[in-house]
Amino acid sequence: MLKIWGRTNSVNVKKALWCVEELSLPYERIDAGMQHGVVNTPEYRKMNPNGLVPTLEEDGFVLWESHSIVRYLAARYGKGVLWPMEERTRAIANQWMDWAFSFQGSVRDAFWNLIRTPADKRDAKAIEASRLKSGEMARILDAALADRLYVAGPFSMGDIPIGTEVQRWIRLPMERPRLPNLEAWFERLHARPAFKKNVDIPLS
Ligand SMILES: N[C@@H](CCC(=O)N[C@@H](CS)C(=O)NCC(=O)O)C(=O)O
Repeated sequence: MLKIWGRTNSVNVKKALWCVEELSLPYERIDAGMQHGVVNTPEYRKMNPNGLVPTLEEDGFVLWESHSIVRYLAARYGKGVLWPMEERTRAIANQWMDWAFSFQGSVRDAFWNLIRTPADKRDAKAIEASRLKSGEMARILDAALADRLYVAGPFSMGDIPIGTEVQRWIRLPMERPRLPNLEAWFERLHARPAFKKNVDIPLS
């Protein structure tokens, strides 16, 4: 049975949860990280020396890094479904998976200040810089989605990390550019039960 360690409000844990549920795999989730602790215990550090979430374990096989977890599950259980069989389609899916961390970096300051920092302690300058940078980056994704339904053409693992990052961006209480292709893609993701249940939950 697959085990996933991680709290449900973590953007990187959400990617693993969306992926296992998209593939209808049975799994057990164990709360870890922030208020749940666990990540600094010697047992956990043995599995994941970074002390971060998520961590996946399957029959003694341990894997960390959320995008590697998505790739592993897609390759093992989702060939031709989440894992594109055609090399160039798969390369484009991988490209957007890597880019999702760049996008995450642009949203980070806005997210931490607006959601996890008391109002009187927020850094308005950092929020504005993050708002502008993430808006610029989102335009890149919007342009790419002009001629396709999902980031690599058909729905694939490529949509999971960036779809999760965009949920966080789109739900932040701040102004954003109107991006019709990105918004239509987000609505398509929203139609997927595993996305709705694990990813599009209130930010915390
Ligand atoms: N690149 C890593 C980053 C992991 C990471 O930074 N996880 C955060 C949550 S999103 C974490 O563990 N924070 C500390 C905690 O929750 O205690 C991944 O994608 O798995």
